[in-house]
Amino acid sequence: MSDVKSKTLDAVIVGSGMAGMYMLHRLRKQGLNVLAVEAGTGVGGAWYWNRYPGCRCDVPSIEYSFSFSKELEQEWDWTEAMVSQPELERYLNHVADRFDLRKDIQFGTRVTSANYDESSARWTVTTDQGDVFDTNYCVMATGCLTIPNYPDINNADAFQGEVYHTATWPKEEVDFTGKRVAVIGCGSSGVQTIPIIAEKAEQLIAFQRSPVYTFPARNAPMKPEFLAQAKKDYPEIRAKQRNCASGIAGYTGPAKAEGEVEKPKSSRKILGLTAEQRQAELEEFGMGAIPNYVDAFFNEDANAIVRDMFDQSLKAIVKDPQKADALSPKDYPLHCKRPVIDTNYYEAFNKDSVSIVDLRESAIEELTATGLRTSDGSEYEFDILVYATGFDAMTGGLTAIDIRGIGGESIKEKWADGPTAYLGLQVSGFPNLFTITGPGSPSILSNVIVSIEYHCEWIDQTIQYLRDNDIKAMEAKQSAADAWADHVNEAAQGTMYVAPTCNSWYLGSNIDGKKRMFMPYLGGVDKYDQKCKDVIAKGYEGFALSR
Ligand code: NA7
Repeated sequence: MSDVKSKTLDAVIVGSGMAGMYMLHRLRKQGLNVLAVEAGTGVGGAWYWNRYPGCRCDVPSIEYSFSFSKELEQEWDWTEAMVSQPELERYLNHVADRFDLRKDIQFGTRVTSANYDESSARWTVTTDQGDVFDTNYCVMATGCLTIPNYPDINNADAFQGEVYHTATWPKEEVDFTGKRVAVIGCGSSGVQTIPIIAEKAEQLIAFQRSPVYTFPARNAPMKPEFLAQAKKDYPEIRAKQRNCASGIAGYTGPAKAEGEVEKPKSSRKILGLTAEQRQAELEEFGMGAIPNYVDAFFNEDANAIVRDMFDQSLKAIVKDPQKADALSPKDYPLHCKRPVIDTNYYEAFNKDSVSIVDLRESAIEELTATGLRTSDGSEYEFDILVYATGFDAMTGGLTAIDIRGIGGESIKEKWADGPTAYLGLQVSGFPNLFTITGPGSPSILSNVIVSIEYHCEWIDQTIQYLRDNDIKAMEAKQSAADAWADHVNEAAQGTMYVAPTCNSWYLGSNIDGKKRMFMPYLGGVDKYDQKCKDVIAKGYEGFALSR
């Protein structure tokens, strides 16, 4: 008897993170026979896998939530201003229960391939559990930060201690008490986890290749009056989110409590201020104000000034000048990478037990049975190794699956010269396959949950249109995809995101061999949404529709 489990479906959704969950809810409402396939054993996607100590969202809780259900908005109570991973996972489980999503999610199953058949205009999707799904539509809700990046280090298997990656953290608690811990990577995940691990570890060594610009999260318990007011204000918060560039309304809630300071507005320019005024602002608002000076996004002189202010603030916190120097980003501008927000990151380096190895001076040579060796011959011993080395971002979740469209062309081949997707929603040559927050969409340059909702609603509306009009296949035209890629590229020009000294996962430059190309769309969520609506209004301009 064969182990193959075949099923005929209207739609397969790959992934049950926020995107997969909402997509499932929408398509099911439309009456489709739909199945979401999920590698994990629970919902949540990034918020399921990244359960490392200290993991927290960098968008305020009030704004990082689904807007599609008024009841859901009213019944969920956030407990902190910036939500932690455990709470977000609880929220997403609540959403799954509330909308009865689980019955149409197949957990513990990894999609391995998806093949398009031109004559039937259908996809065959296979999994590592022996499933074969025959489906009309494929929706890739695979996420932007999905596939962990493991650096190519010599003798990587030699180390005999415990090894973890922040992006695949175990559900069981890892006990760091009295342990010597090494953390490789000081991006957002490293910055969040280092202070928490350092509370228990006997010794922590941070192996850092690129220091980040990180700013205080100013997290705090949620004030009941703030939450109550936000619930009343949700209609206007949502409207603002959808009508601004970032997808973040910047909700400040009820009138500020006496004595509470407000950050300068983000439209403020640093170049217009005198040295005394800059100093006064730094003293008044703290380093949290630094990323808000808008001219630093475009202007190198402005950027140099805010970097000086940043260095000054960092050196005021980190007492040891050598550690402070190592933590100071010197090689690239602010706003090249996503700014990090932290809780007590620099403060952690004031502990004697926390040290830093600057890999800009001596790179990691190899792992050993008991630790690692750097190129200057230094040896470091530890019990636990934590990779906080990020992701094959934006495309990794898609290229990890053997997706083959017209003529058997794989998505990997298609993207050999860089990933292009019309509106970030569909790749030419791959009809009836949609990518939620795909390359070329605002995705993680915005409040991603807002961008996810947009995409799910657009795809839902589009599939309804295809069914209502007996359209068998929908495919992005290559010319439209190319024109959109040019526009995405233009939108980033002149910003620090693409500065010559900038290397970031937005550009794909953290992964060897990945083509340097700015992947997310910087034009703004509001403009992007208008463009997608215009495309529909013009009869799906840029798409070929065939009966
Ligand atoms: P990031 O931001 O990509 O950070 C990964 C870090 O790991 C970064 O400091 C890298 O240095 C470092 N890294 C990668 N490879 C190596 C090797 N071979 N040796 C040493 N260090 C290395 O990933 P995160 O998980 O922290 O955050 C991703 C996003 O999640 C974040 O932007 C938020 O949106 C949430 P590099 O900078 O490449 O020199």
